[in-house]
Amino acid sequence: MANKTATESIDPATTKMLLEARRAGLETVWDRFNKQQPQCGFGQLGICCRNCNMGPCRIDPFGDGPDKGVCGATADIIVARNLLRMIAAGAAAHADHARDAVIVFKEALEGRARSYQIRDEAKLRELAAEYNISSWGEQGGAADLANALLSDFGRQEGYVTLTRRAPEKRRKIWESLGISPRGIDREIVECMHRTHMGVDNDPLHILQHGLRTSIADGWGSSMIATEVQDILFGTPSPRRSEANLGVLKEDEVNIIVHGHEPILSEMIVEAASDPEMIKLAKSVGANGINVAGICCTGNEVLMRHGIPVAGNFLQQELAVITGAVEAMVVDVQCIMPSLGGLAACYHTKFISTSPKAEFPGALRMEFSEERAAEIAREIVRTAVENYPKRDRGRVLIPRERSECMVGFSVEAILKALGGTPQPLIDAIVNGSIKGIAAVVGCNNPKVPHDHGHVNLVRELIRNNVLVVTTGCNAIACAKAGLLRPAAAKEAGDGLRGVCESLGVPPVLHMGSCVDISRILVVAAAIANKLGVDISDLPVAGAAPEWMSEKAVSIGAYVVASGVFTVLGTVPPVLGSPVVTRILTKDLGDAVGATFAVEPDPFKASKLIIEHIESKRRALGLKV
Ligand code: SF4
Ligand code: MSK
Repeated sequence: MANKTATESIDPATTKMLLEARRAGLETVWDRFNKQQPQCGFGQLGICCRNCNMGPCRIDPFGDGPDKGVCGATADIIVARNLLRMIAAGAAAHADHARDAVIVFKEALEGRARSYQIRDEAKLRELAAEYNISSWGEQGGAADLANALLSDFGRQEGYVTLTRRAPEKRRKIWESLGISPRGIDREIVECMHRTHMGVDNDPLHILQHGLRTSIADGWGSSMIATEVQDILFGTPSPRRSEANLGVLKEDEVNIIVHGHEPILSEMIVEAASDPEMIKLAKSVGANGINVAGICCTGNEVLMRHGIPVAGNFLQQELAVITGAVEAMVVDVQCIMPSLGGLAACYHTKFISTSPKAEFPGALRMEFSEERAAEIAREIVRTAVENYPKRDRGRVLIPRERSECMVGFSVEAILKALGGTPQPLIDAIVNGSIKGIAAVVGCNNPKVPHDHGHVNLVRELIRNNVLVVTTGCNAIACAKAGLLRPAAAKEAGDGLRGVCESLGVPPVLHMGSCVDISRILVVAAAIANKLGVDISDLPVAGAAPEWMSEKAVSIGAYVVASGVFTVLGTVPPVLGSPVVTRILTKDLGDAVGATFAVEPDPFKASKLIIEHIESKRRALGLKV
């Protein structure tokens, strides 16, 4: 069994908890994954279609059976349509997240969401200027900004506003290809329309719209979510914290916040530090209240408050299996529906809070912006009152927890650099830093947990590539100690020198999945400073263990922005040689960047380094 877990995770805390799950006869994501084997080959290749009721149809990949669906759709059409639907779903998740953040912002300004305040006034004013809010400073100016942000979702004319942040050369490429995004929602709706039976049947044409939709995500929804959340909750700045299941406490009430939106978790963090709640916790025999995060809700409160992070995507069930979690509070995205059944095996209250997301076995404590603080207090009280029900005989908290330095917003990076990106550019030009890689994305039981993340990042920093990270990669890096300034010792001499002089880690945690927009802003700033396009820079992207549809949209907008991107798990496109060729070759001519697929993180690092070196050569920089 020990050998088996070694193939399932490289994280010792995860391995321990997985052994405990098996000892206790509890099923986890890895067991369900094994039960799914062998997974459907048609699905893996992307060549099944059920977009109409003449189907479902599937194409024989060996050429012996049907080569068309009932309507005549070929493998190329089916694969492209399926991919477009994945992009639509991922972009929709970010669009809905962003819209909800803007609505809370609007209600806060109008005095209806009284629990929220403006925490970053400067950012609010800068954003208002970008949206040409001329009434700013007069009554109603801030509300005008909220309405202007909302209008980007249903925009019928012009382009999504924040696409203006992209370098001019990039915008011209988008315009010449006809992929500048109009309204955020419009592009998503058009994905669904185009993939309806009998509409868009040209793979390239379908994929072009995929790029347009994804640009509306990266330079629209995700960027809006990041900006508005910074305005409401504060722009992150460097701070220290800890990561892994060992952050749970034996003698305190443990509350996990999990999902993606900081809207409620911010309130929970506040309620948990309320003296009245702490007194209540003491009255039930606990020494305090400990809030810890999982996934991107975890990243949000980690970045802004240093709230420790208990784990990444594949650790959510294991947190419950510690037997020490009084409440697992979830909002939206990446939350396994298995949690309700698992929580029922312990005293853990599995609390769902989003009006959009019901889960089997969950206790509903629905969030509303008007009563946010009150609901947060009710949730914290529920957790505290649950503490006496903890069965101490079943508590098993692994010891592993690593220190980390987080909070590298664009503003924080610029501050560390002395107010301008120039020192970073100088370090790239003189070769101390070879290039920058954005390593992001999920976990996936198809690969050993954290193996792709940690090994790829280690190889990159060893080769003087500065890594910026978000999402579950950031949590993997935190657990592996790569987010400590001391990790500079693992970096090549050049990168090490830069990190040591600035006192920063060689891997910079830039936030949650929507905060990949921060990475776009950094890339645009460097390109603008050098007077080149993003595709000319020695930069690359990677998602070594991706699983979600959001990751497909993210990968698409990163490539559409001109950044070569390596995927560690294989997307369901190989059933179409045409789609595979477009993604891995033809896109290079169109947008100056392509996808590559490489499951081995050591080989993936080589691909990234070769790419960065080729870009350096083209810029006339030494390699
Ligand atoms: Fe089959 Fe075409 Fe209908 Fe898809 S759209 S299910 S390929 S008939
Ligand atoms: S949480 S989208 S598993 S990164 Fe953003 Fe992690 Fe992927 Fe969810």
